[in-house]
Amino acid sequence: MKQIVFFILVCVTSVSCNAGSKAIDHAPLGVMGDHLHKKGEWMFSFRYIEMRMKGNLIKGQNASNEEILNRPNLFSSMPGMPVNLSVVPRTMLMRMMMPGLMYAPNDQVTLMAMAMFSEKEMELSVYQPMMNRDYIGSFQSSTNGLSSVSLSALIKGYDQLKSRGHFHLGLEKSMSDATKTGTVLTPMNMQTTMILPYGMQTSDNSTRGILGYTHVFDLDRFVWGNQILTQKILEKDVWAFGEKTIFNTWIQQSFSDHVSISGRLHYENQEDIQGRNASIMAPVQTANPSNYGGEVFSLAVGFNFLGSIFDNADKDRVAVELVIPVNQEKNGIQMKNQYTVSLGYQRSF
Ligand SMILES: [Cu+2]
Repeated sequence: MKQIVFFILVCVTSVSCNAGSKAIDHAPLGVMGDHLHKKGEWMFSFRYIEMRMKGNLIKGQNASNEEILNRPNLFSSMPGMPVNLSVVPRTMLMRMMMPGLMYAPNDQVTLMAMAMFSEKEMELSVYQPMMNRDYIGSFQSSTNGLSSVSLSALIKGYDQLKSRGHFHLGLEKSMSDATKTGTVLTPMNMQTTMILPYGMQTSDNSTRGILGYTHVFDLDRFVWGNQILTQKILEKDVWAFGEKTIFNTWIQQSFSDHVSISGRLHYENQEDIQGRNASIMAPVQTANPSNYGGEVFSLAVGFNFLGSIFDNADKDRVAVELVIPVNQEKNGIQMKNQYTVSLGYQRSF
């Protein structure tokens, strides 16, 4: 860590690190598969992403705990179930670790393999099911595991001096089971173990196809990039997270060959959950498959650095990015995104 901080400081304050390529040659950290490699080149990457959520939204509008407690419970017809929601999510933290490899068998195609490990933690408050709806207590649930692995081909479509574009064609496979359990506190003030709601599962047992296109313009002092990615469910179990479309547009500027700054607009549109697991039943918003998906617009600011950490080859890339949501049109009742930070390391061989 010390070495990384030192390296960042050296690169911000001087332009003396000599260069083969430039910091600006790679997109902001949150954009995946933005570049191709030359024939025979390998690249290793590692991303650490932390996303926090706090509070709740009803159809995209801020909602208090009282408002949530007045919404109907989807499972109210089941014996012993409260009429209204009685458990309210307070905070959620997601940590994702993504190692990746890129390899170019030729100049037209770069292959990209990635794995995602994730860790989820949620804190929830529990209220009396009826009468005064008094606060009973809170509990935390957490899960972790290998979520998915993916393999993509990035295929060169257009390559000119000031403008380049490529297609994405990939497969993503969910890796862990979708039936992780946890001990929860019920509105009857009892502890029980259940299959945790969809949002706490690290995987959904699906196979997805990835299709996309990236285009980057070099406008002399700026770089302007655009990327659209869509996922389609090819195979699923009894339920799956909704299909997603992501659009990114970003502007980058160089401070030197070793440092670039970026601004990015991120748009994500996700469908609600397909199917359901009949054993996921609780008086909480996350147990209802319609309370998933929607549209989120976010803005991000990031830095890319290129220099030497492990030797003098000037090939170590470090990037950071902070993403802040600006508009969250989420379906139904959902938690509100607070921010996402990511830190990444990349190196080509
Ligand atoms: Cu690469």
